[in-house]
Amino acid sequence: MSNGPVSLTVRGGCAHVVVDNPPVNALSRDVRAGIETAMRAALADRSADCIVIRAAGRTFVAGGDIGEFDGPLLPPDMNDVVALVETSDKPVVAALHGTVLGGGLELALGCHARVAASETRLGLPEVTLGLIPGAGGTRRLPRAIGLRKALDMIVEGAPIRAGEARTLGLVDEIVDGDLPAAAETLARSLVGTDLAPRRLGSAARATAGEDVDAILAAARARVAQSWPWSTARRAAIESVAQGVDNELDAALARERALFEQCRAGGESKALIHMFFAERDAVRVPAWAAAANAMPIARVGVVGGGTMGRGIAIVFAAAGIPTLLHDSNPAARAAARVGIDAHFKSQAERGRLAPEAAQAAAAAATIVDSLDAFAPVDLVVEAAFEQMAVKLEVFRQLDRVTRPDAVLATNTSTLDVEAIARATGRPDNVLGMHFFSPAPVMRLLEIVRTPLTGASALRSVVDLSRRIGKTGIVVGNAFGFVANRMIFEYQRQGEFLVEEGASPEQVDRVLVEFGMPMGPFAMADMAGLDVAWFLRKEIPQMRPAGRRYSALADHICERGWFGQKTGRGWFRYEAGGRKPLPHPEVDALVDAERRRLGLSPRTVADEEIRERCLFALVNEAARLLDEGLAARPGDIDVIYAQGFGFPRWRGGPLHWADAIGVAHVHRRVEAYHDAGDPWLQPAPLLARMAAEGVKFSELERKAWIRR
Ligand code: T1G
Repeated sequence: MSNGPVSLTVRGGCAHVVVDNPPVNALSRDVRAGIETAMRAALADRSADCIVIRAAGRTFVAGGDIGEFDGPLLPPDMNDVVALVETSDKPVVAALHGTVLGGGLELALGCHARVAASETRLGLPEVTLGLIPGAGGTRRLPRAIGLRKALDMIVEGAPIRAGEARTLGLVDEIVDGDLPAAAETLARSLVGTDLAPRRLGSAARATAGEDVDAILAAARARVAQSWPWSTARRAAIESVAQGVDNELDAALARERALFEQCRAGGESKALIHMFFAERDAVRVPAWAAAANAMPIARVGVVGGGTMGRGIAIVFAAAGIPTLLHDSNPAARAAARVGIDAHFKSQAERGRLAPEAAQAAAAAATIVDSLDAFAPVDLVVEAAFEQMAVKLEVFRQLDRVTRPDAVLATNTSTLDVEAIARATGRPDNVLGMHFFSPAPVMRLLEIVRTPLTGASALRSVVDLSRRIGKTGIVVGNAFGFVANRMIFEYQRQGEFLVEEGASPEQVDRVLVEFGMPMGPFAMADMAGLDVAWFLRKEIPQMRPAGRRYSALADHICERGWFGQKTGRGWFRYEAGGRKPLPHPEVDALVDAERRRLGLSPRTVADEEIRERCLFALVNEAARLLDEGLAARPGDIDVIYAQGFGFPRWRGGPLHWADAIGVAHVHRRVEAYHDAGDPWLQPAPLLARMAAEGVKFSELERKAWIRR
């Protein structure tokens, strides 16, 4: 019998309820209804003495259907489905594999026993979506594995492996062979036994011997320390606490009320937006979707500096044989040392098994001639950030590599199309803008030019997944997307300091907003000399006739390049990373204010927040209007992954929608009218404000060009 995505077959006295709702067997309305119908039929079927619930495909149920959460929750209620399972007088065993998450684990907790394939991972990740378990998880999990461990899992939101689940008693058996058969055997063994102790919902509190108050207090303290912004985690602790002693129905009712509070809140809307935006952002653009991707089996990297070395490590870590060349023998030697040191450290920290670390290091080979790049499928150039240097490198690459090889530049500010035109294969040239440090940062801007071919683009988009990067396709314009916006953000920060704020105040305000660090500490960490070089080298960094802050130049002229020199905007103790006041910069700022004829004024925190963050939103509107970013969500992902914009605010554009685009536009206009040419409202922002359109509606309205 089949109810859409759920089927029921009875064989040898055992009923198998099988969920088949690709790709992850999410608990959509049809799945919930299908399980309910199948369970009722199995319970009524006299030939069935026991029941197995399992799923087809790559995983057991991976959770509630997140796509359904922005509307009314339709029946059947998952609590009712779980209750039907739990109160069954026939033993019900869950056969688990893949990622048993959220509602999937809650369904399994309603069963009387659980078997799991050895590679299974189990968890309640709801807080990562700004939610709490909403189908009995905060009640049943503590009764399965104890209060402390259950709270850890629910507050962290991280899954545990099957082995640990077995040790904790969450899983009865680990199965390496025939999972359905093992589940059936266990179910048969439970026929005729007392199932009451296995009904977790109504089982006696499993906190015997645990100091409930102390455990709850510790959990609350941990959330206050690590996730002060997370209302969901506080609600989850509240739900667990009330579930310890309340009778089942009251506990489930309270849990559902807290779940609904979270679901209605901005945190879950933001995190669910990020969940889907991160998946949309890495899709192959429609115009390239039909192209054949070239398999990338061998890679060459040009440049043995920090970026080149980091990029080679990324490919080698993914098991892709990688050649690295630098024209400077010392740089080649340093690259070898750096690559080996990286993987040695990975092994020492337990992040890689020793043999895997050795294999990865061995996957990277240093070569003393570009001629060695003849067989590679892809080259990533990470040479000195100067157009003349890059053009020469690409002319050589064009000569030594196969005509069908893809040539990518890691440039962060130069014109990729100009580089492409220096080769005989402009359709096979694009940008791969890695973020430093390349082995750590997931974000990768894939820069297409009007000449980039579909096959080259598709090949690199597919490759991005293999190397663990969030590869987002962006257009080829100065600064691409990430840097073009961050330049506006930094610029406002420097203007604010000239006008009276301090670097400390600007950084504090933005850290309080949720940024991992302020613009000045971030600049010190990246190294002030990089941007200084670019400002001298690239005209767009210093457009004539527009207000320009020379503060950073004055700091660099003194050799203060940030953390690496112990002094930049801030001062750093030897080897330290903590920004400390730098009185000499304060004096430099005072002198600059006098030179500019600016008498310092008190700058309100609100003005700092608005000018820095609305500058991001305003520039994003320009980028969308110019077709340089495919969708607003891409920009949200770029900012969350590239600069730590708080995910729980959903990224700059989701946040702008939440506070009101018209409000953002009004404030940008006010600052522009007050004399700031850089905050001229973007035409798209003005139009959206005038017509009451959100960033999230732009695609549906076809207001942005892909
Ligand atoms: N709902 C709807 N769609 C989902 C989904 C879900 N829970 N999980 C994944 N997808 C889609 C995803 O958008 C993508 O779609 C495709 O499946 C493959 O996903 C009641 C309320 C399971 C570890 O938080 O962690 O249960 O791009 O690219 O890398 O108390 O998906 O193909 O169109 O991520 O192999 C709790 C979320 C929900 C799990 C697989 N569950 N998902 O990773 O594939 S809340 C979760 C994941 C809940 C209960 C509460 C991962 C994965 P498309 P993917 P993957």
